[in-house]
Amino acid sequence: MKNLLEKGTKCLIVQSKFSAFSFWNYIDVCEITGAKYPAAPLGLLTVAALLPQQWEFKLIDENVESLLPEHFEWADIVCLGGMLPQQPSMITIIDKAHKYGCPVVVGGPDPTSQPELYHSADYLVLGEGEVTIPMFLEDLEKGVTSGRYKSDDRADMTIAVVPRFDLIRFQDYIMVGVQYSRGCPFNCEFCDIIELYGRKPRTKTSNQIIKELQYLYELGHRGHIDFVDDNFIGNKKNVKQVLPLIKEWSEEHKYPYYFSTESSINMTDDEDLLQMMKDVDFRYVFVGIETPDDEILKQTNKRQNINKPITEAVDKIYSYGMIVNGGFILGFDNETDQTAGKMIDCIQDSGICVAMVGKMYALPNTQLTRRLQREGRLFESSSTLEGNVHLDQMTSGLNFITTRPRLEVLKDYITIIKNIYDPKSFYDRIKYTGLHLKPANKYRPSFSKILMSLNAFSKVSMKAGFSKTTGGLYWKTLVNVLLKNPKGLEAAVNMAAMFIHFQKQSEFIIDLTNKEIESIMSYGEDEFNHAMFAEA
Ligand code: B12
Ligand code: SF4
Repeated sequence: MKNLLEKGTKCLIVQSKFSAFSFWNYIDVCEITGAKYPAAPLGLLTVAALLPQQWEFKLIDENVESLLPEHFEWADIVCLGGMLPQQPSMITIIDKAHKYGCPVVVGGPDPTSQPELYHSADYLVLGEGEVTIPMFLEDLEKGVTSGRYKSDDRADMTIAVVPRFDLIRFQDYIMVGVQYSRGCPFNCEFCDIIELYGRKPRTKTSNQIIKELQYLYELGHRGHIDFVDDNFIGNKKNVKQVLPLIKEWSEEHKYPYYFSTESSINMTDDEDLLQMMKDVDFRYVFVGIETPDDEILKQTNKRQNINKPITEAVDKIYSYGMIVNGGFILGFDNETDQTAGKMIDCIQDSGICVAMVGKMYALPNTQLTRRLQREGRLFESSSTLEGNVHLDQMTSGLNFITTRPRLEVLKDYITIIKNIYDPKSFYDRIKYTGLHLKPANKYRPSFSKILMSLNAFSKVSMKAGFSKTTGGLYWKTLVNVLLKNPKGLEAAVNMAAMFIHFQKQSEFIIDLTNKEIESIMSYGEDEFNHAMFAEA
C-alpha cells in the first residue's frame, strides 16, 4: 500500500446524499435562489483542515454534484462522514470505494453513535475529529491498515482549526456554517447533544471566529452564515464577548453577512443579548419548543421552557428582528388527547412558520433510550435505515412502546401536520410574522446579490402567486405586510418560498403516516409491538 502520509496523497472527501423529502432539504427554495442544497458540509470541511495539509483534497457533495467513477480512480483514500439519514448512502459508498481499491475512513455523528453498522470501513474515526484524527494519523504513519479510534477527551475549541472553506463553491449553497461552541448546559432527557458534546459548552475564542469570518470574506462568500452551535447562548458570558467583535468586524466590512443559529428559549430573558444579536443582523433562530404542555416539559427535564408563554417569547424575539423556527415533538409519555390541539394552537398563535413537528425518536445513547430500555419499551438497540424511508424525525420515530395507543399518536400527528401546513393556516402565520418582525437589515448585499434576490422574488411570485391553492393568499398577505410593516416584506416572501417545499413535504408525510396507520391496523397494535421487538 502507498505510504498515505506522503506529500500529494489524494484524499476524496464525500458528503453523501440526503433525501429530497426531508423537511430540511428545501430543494424548491434552493432552485429559486440559484443554489443546489441548503447547507455546506461543515464537518467535512473541518476534517479536511485536520488532515495532513500536504495532501490534495477533493470534496464531492452528492447533494450538489454526482459522485463519479473517475473520483474514486483519482483517490488514494476516501473519507466519509454523516448523520443518521445518510446511513444507507454512506454504507453504499464504502462498498464502492473498496471496489476501486481505496481505503475508507468513516467518522461523524452516525458512525460515532453506531460504529458497528460501519464495520466495513477500514478506519473508524469516532467522536470529535480534533481528538481522534491525530490518533488515526499516528497509526497511518506506522502503516496500520485498519483501526477504530475513540476517546473520552473532548476537543479544546480554543485551538480548533479554520475549516477548509476553499473546498466548496459558495454558490452551491444557501448558507455556510460556522461553529462557535459545542455542548449545552441543559439536560433534556431525549437529547444526545449533551452525551456527545457535554454539558459544559466549549467555545472558540472571539479571534478564532473573526479569523473564520475574514477567511470566508477573502474567499468571496457573502450573505448567509449559520452558527451551527447546539445552543448558541449556552455560554452567555463568552457569546456576549464575541458579538461586539463581530459587530465591529461587520461594520468595517460593510455588513457582508447576516446570521442564523439555534438557541434555547431563555434567550428571551436577556434583552442585552437580543440587542447584540440584532446589531449584527441575526435573522433566524431555531428554538426547541418541543411541547406546549408544562407537565410534559417537567417530565422530560426541559426546565428552561417551563412557565414560558410561547407567544410572548416569540413576539419578543420578533421584536429584535429574528424569525423563530420552532422544533416540536409528539410522542412524549403521558400526552393526552388534548395535546394535538394545544400544539396546533401554540404554533398558530405564535406565528411560527417553520415548525418542525417530529415524532419522538429515542436516539442512541440518550437518557431516554436508557430509561426505555430499563422499562422494556425500546424496540431497537440500534437504528438501521436499510431499505426504509426513514429520513428524519418526521418519517421515523416512536421506536418504542408509546404510553398512549400508537394509533392515536399517529392520527394526532396527521391532524397536526394537516392543520399547520394547510395553506390558509400557513399564510396566517406568514402574516403574523410579517407584521410583528422588526428586522435590523444591516446586511448590505452587492449589486449582483440584489439582482439575484429580485430574480428569486419573481420566481416565488410565479410559483406561489399563481398557484391554485396559494395565489390569493400570497398577494393578499404581501399587500397587507407591505402596507403595515414594509420591513417585514422580505421575511414574508421568504416564508412563502419555504411553503412551496412544506406543502409538498407535508403531503408526503401525511401519506406515509396514513400507510403506517393502515399497516398497524392490519396487524393489530399488540402484534405490531411484538413484531418490532422480534426485529430488534
Ligand atoms: C447544523 C446541523 C444541521 C443542519 C445542516 C447540516 C448540513 N450540513 O447539512 C440541518 C438543519 C440541515 C440539519 C438537519 C438534520 N440534522 Co443536524 N445537526 C446540525 C448540528 C447542529 C451541527 C452540525 C455541524 O456542522 N457541526 C460542526 C461540525 C464541525 O461537526 P461535525 O459535523 O460533527 O464534524 C466533526 C466530527 O463529527 C468529526 N467528523 C465528521 N465527519 C467526519 C468524517 C471523517 C472521515 C472523520 C474522520 C471525522 C468526521 O470531525 C468533525 C470535527 O470534530 C449537529 C449537532 C452538532 N453539534 O454537531 C446536528 C446533528 C448532526 N443533526 C442531527 C440530525 C438527527 C439531523 C436531522 C436528521 C434532524 C431532524 N430533526 O430530522 C436532519 C437531517 C438533515 C437532512 N438534510 O435530511 C444529529 C445527528 C445524530 C446522528 N446520530 O446521526 C445531530 C448530531 C444533532 C442531534 N440532535 O443529535 N442538521
Ligand atoms: S436545550 Fe437542546 S441541546 Fe440543550 S439539552 Fe435540551 S435539547 Fe439538548
